[in-house]
Amino acid sequence: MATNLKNLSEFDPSTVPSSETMRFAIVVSEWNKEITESLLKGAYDVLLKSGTAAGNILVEHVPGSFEIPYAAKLLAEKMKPDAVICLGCVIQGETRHFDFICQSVTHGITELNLRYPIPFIFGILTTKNIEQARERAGGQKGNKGVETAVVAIKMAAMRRKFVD
Ligand code: DLZ
Repeated sequence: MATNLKNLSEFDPSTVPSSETMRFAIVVSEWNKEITESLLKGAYDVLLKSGTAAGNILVEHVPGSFEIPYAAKLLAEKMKPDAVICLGCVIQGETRHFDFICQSVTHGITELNLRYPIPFIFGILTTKNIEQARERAGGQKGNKGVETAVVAIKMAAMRRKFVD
């Protein structure tokens, strides 16, 4: 599978626009906190390294991934950032909860992208177990948080090119 070959932290900094004048909101789920805090650190560090001022990054925590679309919408409306980064981790359990949460958050974030003129970035890990999540939150497969920040900056730059 293609994803097995990709390290989520690999990117060429020369292809990432400066984010000096950009503002970002990050919504982070508290469920599976060990993982989501690591995603947050990955994303936050990339934004800072790309020139975003710390004062221009708003971080809001929500109880679980299901709550992410609501909070993302709220922040988009109140803060009007250049992009909203959504970070969560849903781990497969013994019930169908996993499927419902994954479907809901994926659908919710897609809807937001189509409804608002700013990008909402999908940084939700959906894994079979905690080990797979650790591999993608600073482990051997990199850090999905890093990837989401790079995507957020690129999409925000694209939006400025066409919308602002
Ligand atoms: C209930 C639940 C379960 C079983 N698993 C997860 C999970 O793996 N990852 C996650 O982010 N949230 C989980 N939740 C919580 C839901 O997202 C949500 O917070 C509750 O259903 C309350 O709306």
